[in-house]
Amino acid sequence: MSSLRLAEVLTAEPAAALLLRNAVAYLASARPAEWRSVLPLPGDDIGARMALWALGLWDLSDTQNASALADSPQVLVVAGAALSAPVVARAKQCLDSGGTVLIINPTPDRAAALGDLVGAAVSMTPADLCQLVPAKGRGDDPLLAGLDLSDLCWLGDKDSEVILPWAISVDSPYAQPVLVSNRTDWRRWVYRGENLKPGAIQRCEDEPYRQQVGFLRVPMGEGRGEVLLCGMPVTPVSTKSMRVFGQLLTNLGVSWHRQAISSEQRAEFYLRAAGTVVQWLMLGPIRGKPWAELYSEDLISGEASARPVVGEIAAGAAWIPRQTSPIVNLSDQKWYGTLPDAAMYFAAYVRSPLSRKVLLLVGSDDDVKLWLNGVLVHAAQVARPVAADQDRVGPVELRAGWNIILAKVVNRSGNWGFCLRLVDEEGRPLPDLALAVDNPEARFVEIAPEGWQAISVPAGDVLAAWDRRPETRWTSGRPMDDTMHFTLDLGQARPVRRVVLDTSGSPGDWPRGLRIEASTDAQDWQVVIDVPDAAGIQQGGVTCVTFPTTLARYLRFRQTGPAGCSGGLYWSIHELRVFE
Ligand SMILES: [Ca+2]
Ligand SMILES: [Ca+2]
Repeated sequence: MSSLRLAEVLTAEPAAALLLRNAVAYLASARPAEWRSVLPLPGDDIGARMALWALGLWDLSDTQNASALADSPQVLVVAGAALSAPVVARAKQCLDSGGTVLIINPTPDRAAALGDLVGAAVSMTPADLCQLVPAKGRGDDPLLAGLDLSDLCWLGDKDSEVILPWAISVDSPYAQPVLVSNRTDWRRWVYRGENLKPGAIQRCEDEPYRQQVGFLRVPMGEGRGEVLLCGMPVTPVSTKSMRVFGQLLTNLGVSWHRQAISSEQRAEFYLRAAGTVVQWLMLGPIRGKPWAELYSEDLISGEASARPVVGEIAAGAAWIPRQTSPIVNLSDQKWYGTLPDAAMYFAAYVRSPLSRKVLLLVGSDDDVKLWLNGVLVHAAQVARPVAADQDRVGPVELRAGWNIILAKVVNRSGNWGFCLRLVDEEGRPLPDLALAVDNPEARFVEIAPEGWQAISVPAGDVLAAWDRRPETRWTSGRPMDDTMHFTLDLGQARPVRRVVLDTSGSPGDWPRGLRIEASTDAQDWQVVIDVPDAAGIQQGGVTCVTFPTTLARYLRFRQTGPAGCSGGLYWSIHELRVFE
């Protein structure tokens, strides 16, 4: 029984999880006899080592057997980035003795060394996104035991697009793609990229059923071994994918431990590994005008200089942080559908340790404007379906410290979407970037719910709204109407600038219209925000609003949606939070 701590894999190298799957599937189905003669070289590729540990294989660092194996390994594992002349020489030895050289994630700067190794021209081009889905149910496949179709669909639903950084072409008639599991109920990778030569992985005719090819196999001829190129894809490491990996490992008799990856880790991983922004502060959709006006007009009174904060109200909606796919498909039903004449703003705060030139690679459906640190750097008046890297913007200057990237995407009709990658002048991602969910200059301090009191109409258990137990709630006890309010007394006047009404425990019970009024004496009231249609300021039942600092002892929350607005749902507040 082998043991693996997936938590370590996630911390050290999230993409190792996919390598793990490739390796487990391929080695388990194709080469069980050789499991114990695999040699990772060099020894510092954490992903490869983790995968090998999971399989109970030798590791250079902790076994003296490694030196014996080093003389004639049957499988030599090489990190693509480490493919230097001495390593190529070593790999050729392995091939000459009939062994297999497995090259993980080769990079374009090593294409020449790779070509030397396989004796054919090798080219690598940036690959597009691709998707994976199982062609059928799992059948009797022991490797997939315990998993149902919905588990497997993480590979292929619209939100789990996988980035393959490089499409590899080997100009050899013998090069052939290898299915990851060699199973007939799976199909192969589909690229939307171009420049794929014979022998490389190609477009599958059998859409929509698609499947991953784990390796590109290059047999080296009579008496010699073969080279396997694994263009290691980068995948979102979700709880669901971890469950799939976990079940695969369990099926293989490997014990394991899991630690979930946070949305922030996911976002940072995407940014650093592929340059892709998958966490945005979004505002919209904004409608009510023809698309051409949405495109040309400043819809938020200062779009160039905007420094949005989570919950800030603009154009009747609020800036809300969202996790997205690499290509944000706003036409998806979980977003907004095909919405004609609509605009959406996207903002991201990116920190660079140094000042440097970068490229912004933009895809949009349809028109797009892009600002970097308040300067308009791109404007494309164009109707098109969205794809990655449609427009190349720059080089532009990323400053040391925090930068703000702001985009406006306008849909003329039909589908709409957006994607952005941030790379260096050679098109490579920048592994030292960081991403912030909220404006990094905005510092909020939560006011402790001590000495608070409240009255509500209708009357209810107001204390449940700040007992810091998410399962308890204040509720209106009847369907929403515009007579309802909840008035909070903080006990003393405080400078307030953010409130959060958390109703995620009853996600439909958010106020349909929301007006917040503030007062220091419960006599004179000042309207802080007034949003008649509050759908655009809540997400998953959490309404977070941020406003200019307002001195308040009393805060009155009015539900302003008229009778019938909620389809019979009550108004509830599970937890109320106030910030200064
Ligand atoms: Ca469109
Ligand atoms: Ca509560």
